[in-house]
Amino acid sequence: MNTTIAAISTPPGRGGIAIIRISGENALAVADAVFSGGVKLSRAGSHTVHYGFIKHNGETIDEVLATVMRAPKTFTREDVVEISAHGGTAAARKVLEACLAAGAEPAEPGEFTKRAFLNGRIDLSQAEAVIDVINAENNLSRKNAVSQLQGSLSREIREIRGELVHLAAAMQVIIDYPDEDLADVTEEDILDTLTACKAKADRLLSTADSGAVLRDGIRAAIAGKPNVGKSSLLNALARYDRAIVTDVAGTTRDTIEERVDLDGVPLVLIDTAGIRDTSDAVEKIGVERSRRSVAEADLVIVVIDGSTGLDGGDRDILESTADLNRIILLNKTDLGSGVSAREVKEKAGMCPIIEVSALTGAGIDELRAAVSDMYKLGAIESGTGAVITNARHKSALIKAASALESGINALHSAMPTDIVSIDIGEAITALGEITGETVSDAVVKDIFHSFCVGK
Ligand SMILES: Nc1nc2c(ncn2[C@@H]2O[C@H](COP(=O)(O)OP(=O)(O)OP(=O)(O)O)[C@@H](O)[C@H]2O)c(=O)[nH]1
Ligand SMILES: [Mg+2]
Repeated sequence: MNTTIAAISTPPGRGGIAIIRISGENALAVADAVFSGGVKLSRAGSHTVHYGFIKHNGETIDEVLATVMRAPKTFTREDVVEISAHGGTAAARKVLEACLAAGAEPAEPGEFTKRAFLNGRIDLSQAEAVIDVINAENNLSRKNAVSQLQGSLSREIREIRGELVHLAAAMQVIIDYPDEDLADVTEEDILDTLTACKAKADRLLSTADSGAVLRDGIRAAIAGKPNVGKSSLLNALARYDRAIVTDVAGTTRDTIEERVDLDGVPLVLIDTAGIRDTSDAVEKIGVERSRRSVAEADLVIVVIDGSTGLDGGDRDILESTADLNRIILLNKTDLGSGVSAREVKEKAGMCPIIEVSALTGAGIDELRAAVSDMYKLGAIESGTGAVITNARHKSALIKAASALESGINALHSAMPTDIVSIDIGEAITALGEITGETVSDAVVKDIFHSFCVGK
């Protein structure tokens, strides 16, 4: 029998409501012991809410609402009671204390979600998505986490794994009864299935970069000559006056970092000192830092004053960033156009060139679209296909893909089928680690321990 657990599921601190969650076979008995209201909660119907008081040692602790949810249609698939008490540390803690005194045990971190997984309501990748939804700081990562929670990744993994399991079973027949003419799977069939599965695993892996971006944000350095409007751009994107803007060339000396949610696209913007030769000791250090930021960034946003002509300084920066992942902005277009996009294009090659105005906000939507394109965020926005955001999933997929590749190579070099079936077995195990079918207890424990208590 599973123990009955209880925990405060809302964050600590003052708030309107705090929720104490109880789950397990004795959840209703524990609730009965602490709750007094119009009805006995153990007699209440499932998914009903009841008004009453929590009492402990004869003292009334709080006025509450208790929600009764009977197994199996609950988060954990066990009986669950949620007590909504007044927010605030003392009341919530006292209610929890009363539940523990009535026989519940304190829940470990992530234990409610762990039970949902162990009781088969969700698989491991869905359980991990729960924490991703909680941690999501921008709309796009929330969207992806919710889609994973609803099983988008599980479905794709199960589909690949299912095909391999089916294939392995058919191959086992050949291996077990080599002399009998049972073979309904040819080497060509095996090769076809392995190739198709490898392609699906590779597609998922190809999303891992945009996945990482979703989680951590794109580190984008804003670079350019002094006075072209880099800090103005930062301020426009951050929607407040983060950096000092003046018409003096060389205003920004140090690098300035700011997290920005560009209509769902997560950016970590780094405003830098304008790059030029200078004898000023402080500015010199600033320019050095700019160059370092540019070299370390995921993306460089090169800003050029589009209202004047290109000069040597612009050309140097265009040249030095030529091999980097970059977007070129022709700023100050509200002042008219001095640099034709074509002139820059000749210098810039294939990267996006966008006319903007940090002053009026013109062109910012195009900038957003270009970043979204570059990092293939459109697939996430439109919700087509799963995206890998989790390092554990990525490494399991790499294992699976390389086992499949080794199986394909074995077939090509005419190795016996039992060698190939070892590779297939490895791929099946690796994929099962993602959904939790073949994962070790230690890994499961580790995953749920990174959750907070009450989740
Ligand atoms: N008209 C117009 N003026 C702009 C625009 N963007 C920036 N400016 C002006 O250009 C001047 C320089 O802007 P900053 O944002 O400080 O330029 P910066 O590139 O950060 O300059 P440094 O920090 O010195 O390298 C300021 O006077 C801004 O008001 C724009 O889109 N249109
Ligand atoms: Mg500046």
